[in-house]
Amino acid sequence: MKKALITGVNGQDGSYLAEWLLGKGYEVHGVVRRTSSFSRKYIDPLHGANADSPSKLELHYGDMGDEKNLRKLVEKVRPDEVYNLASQSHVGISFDMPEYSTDVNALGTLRLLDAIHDYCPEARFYQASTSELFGCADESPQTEQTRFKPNSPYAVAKLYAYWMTVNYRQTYGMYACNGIMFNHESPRRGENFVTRKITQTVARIALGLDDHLSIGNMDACRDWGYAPDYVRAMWLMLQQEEADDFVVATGELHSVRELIEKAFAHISIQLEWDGEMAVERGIDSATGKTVVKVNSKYYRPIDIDSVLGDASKARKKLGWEPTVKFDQLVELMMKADMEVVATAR
Ligand code: F7E
Repeated sequence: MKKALITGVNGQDGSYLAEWLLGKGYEVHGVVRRTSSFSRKYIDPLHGANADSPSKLELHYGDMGDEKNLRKLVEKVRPDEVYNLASQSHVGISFDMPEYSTDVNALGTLRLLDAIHDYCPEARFYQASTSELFGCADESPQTEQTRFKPNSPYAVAKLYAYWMTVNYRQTYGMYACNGIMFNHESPRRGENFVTRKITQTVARIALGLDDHLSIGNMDACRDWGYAPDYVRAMWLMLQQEEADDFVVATGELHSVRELIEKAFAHISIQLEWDGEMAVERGIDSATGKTVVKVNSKYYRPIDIDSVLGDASKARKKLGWEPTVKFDQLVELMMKADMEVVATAR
């Protein structure tokens, strides 16, 4: 039985990946940080926190900032595959916490690569790289050849991790890959990322629990895919003859504004826009009520206007295709949040 180790198993991608690997018959080990609150609702059913279900996923306490702990874990588990998904993953917050973001995202990756090199150099390594590496890109769409121009502490740290992954592959012959993942979302997405913030707040407005959505830059455009599709690509990358780096994206570009319009359309509200920039607002065309307000606190010191991926290489070499695109993604997230909010009420 193959053994996989997932850092960041408690996150959106980690929980979907754990499910995917368990479905493939892997023994899955997940690394979780110690916190005083238990918020592991997506992985609890997988590791037997529920007394009725047998334990399939083994959880270990760990932290990307603790080198000794990572080394001990890798030595103990001796995995066949390692998926490094742990990260301070919020770009906006990385401007407030640049040092922490660097420690976790950059040095954390080095610590893990080094432990693998020392204890199980045959293990295959997946690094969660990101379209943020391209920054305000020189060309569109972006491919594996596009120049990296990171423009946030998050992206600069991820650039270090990207090159360390390549470096361990080149220097030590390790099977180490980068997945250059564009934005990927789901009902499990953290609530302070823009997709989930919008679908959750719009669901709350529909149920009378909020009266408006507070938002930042609505003109930013992203290539948004569906997280379960992206974890499938991670696994495929580790099943090839040779390690390589791949862009994973849908090839569709949409703005935050379109996302908001689509989410409100789901609850039968049509929006009209009034004003510009910091005083812009979205009005419910039927009632005249303001349901969207711009709040400058959600603007970033620098933002990326637009990122769009070309996943031709992943399509060709991995046989990967996205199964869910923007319209369906917003629909499924809205449906899920309508249920979550109604249940929690
Ligand atoms: O922002 C704008 C914001 O935080 C998307 C991470 O997974 O994908 C993600 O990074 C856009 C930005 O994602 C709000 O300014 C407007 O332009 O959902 P986001 P992100 O920054 O693209 C990449 C690939 C990663 O690697 C990252 O780890 O939406 N925006 N108003 C807002 N964003 C947020 N969060 N909140 C707002 O109120």
